[in-house]
Amino acid sequence: MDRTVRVLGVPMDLGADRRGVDMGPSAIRYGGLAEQLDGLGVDCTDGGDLAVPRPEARDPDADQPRGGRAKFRRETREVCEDVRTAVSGTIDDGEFPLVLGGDHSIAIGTVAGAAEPDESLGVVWFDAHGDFNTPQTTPSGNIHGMSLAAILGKGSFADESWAHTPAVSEENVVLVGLRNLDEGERRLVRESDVTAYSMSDVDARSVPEVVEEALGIAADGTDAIHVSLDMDWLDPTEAPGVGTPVRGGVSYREAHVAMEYVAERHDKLRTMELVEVNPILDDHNQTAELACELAASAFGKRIL
Ligand code: 4U7
Ligand code: MN
Ligand code: MN
Ligand code: MN
Repeated sequence: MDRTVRVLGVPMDLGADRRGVDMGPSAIRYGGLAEQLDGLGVDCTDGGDLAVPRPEARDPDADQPRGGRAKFRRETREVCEDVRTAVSGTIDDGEFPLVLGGDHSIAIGTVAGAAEPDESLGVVWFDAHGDFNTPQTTPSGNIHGMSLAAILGKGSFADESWAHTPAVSEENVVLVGLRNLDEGERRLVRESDVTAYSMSDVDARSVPEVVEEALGIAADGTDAIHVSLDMDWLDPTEAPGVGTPVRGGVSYREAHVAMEYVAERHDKLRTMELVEVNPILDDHNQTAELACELAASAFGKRIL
């Protein structure tokens, strides 16, 4: 990585039910992110944390889309607009934005900031979940389960310009590691043009094969790619500190290999985010430390 990495923390927990994910940026920094990157010879600056309103001070249902539910929609929009500004400003300054969540709703802002006008952006989404609910299909009302659908303008997100990023086309979006989809989002994923690899696909093939193919699809004909790493992608034995763990995820080594493949694409990689670390549910900050290690692999750390 020849660019300076700028860390941007987003202590966001408005998009998820389990409190604690707002402490993710602190836990990841405490877990040694800067040290890991320094050890690689990667220059790293810290852009601090963005301001996020506390849910206790707000009404989740104050501003709802017609025919659906998206809790804290107004606040999520405000935070994502700030994330967008911070990310695009970092890119304009010639630095690489590494965004730390916070819950996965922040991806709406990261992707909006990564996408330059008149360009196309591919996305690889490492997650146990599809994050493909709309305000119309969601069983929870939580926006972290809708962020990819929002980026693609699904359901009532079609009319929400803060959420929908037209620079991302479905043909260049890849989900990797799925093992938990709600009925409505499952239908939406199947009807869409995104490529989705379930854990069964990963089992039948292999992480290197699937991830290499995924990165190829995201990079195919696009100007840049964004990598979104939801820590619940990993098996809960490796990453217990997440709000919505699902058994049957990838192993420690498989996650590293995946990030090593990401590093191979670094000329095309524009942004990356590490989300859903919840230190309250974690075991001795293990999940945050793992997130730091995986970032190091994504930025070029090699064993030999
Ligand atoms: B994450 C869920 F219902 N699908 O929509 C929902 F199971 O960012 C979970 O991937 C979403 O962690 C998980 O609330 C969002 C639920
Ligand atoms: Mn997610
Ligand atoms: Mn998830
Ligand atoms: Mn679109």
